[in-house]
Amino acid sequence: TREARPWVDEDLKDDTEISSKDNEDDEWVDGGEEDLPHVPYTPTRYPPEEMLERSQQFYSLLNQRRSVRFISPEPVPRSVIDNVIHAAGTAPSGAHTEPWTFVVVAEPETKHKIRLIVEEEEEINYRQRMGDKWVKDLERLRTNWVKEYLDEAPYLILIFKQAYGILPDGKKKTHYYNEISVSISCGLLLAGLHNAGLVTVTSTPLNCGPQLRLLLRRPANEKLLMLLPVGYAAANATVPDLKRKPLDDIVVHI
Ligand code: IYR
Repeated sequence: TREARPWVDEDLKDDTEISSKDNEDDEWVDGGEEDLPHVPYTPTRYPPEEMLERSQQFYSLLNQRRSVRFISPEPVPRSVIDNVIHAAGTAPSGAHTEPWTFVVVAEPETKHKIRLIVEEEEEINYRQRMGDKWVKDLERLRTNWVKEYLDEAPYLILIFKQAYGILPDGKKKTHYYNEISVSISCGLLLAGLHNAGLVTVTSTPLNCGPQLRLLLRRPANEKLLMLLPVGYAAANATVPDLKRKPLDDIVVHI
């Protein structure tokens, strides 16, 4: 059996794409035909000491973020989730196409259906598709295909990238750089959740995209990019004692 590679674009490919027969008479629309006014923009500037203080504080905040796999079932206000998604939607995107859809699942029955789909595929991933080396590399993180958090977390946020847009008249619109655009918005989402005192783990359920898309009744132009269980950390949550690379190991000044 061919070993699966870690989450490359091919893994996202959702072959339940509309058939190429239908595709032939598809009409694509040019964006940017209408004129767009440009307006002055004067972002806030800070004196150097304040910049230093703010940048240190921000680093300190983000450095406390951890991937957490033990999530409390305690309810979390919906408005907090809405604000965090609103913030994620401020990400830059190719040609300002905003190619993201955030699906928030709170219904226990739907969460359970998601768990069944993910665990069934992940068991095959861990036992067969990922291969011995990959499974061994993950051992010390103590992650496997049993994912209680999919039932327990008060929310599951599924982030879909729109491979192209569909306008109200049915015409298609090119979504440039859609994957990196949505990935950037996921980064903001992670920062926003952490800033609000919530936890999550970035999960990328290999081979589950098509089934989850159909379960959630999302259109064929949307591909699942990430699944985030969201809530407060469980009282007994633990995380691996990982260390981060020092600055000198990640930066090169020229
Ligand atoms: N998608 C699987 C496997 C997994 C892969 C990597 I790379 C990780 O850092 C963690 C898990 C899972 O969610 O268990």
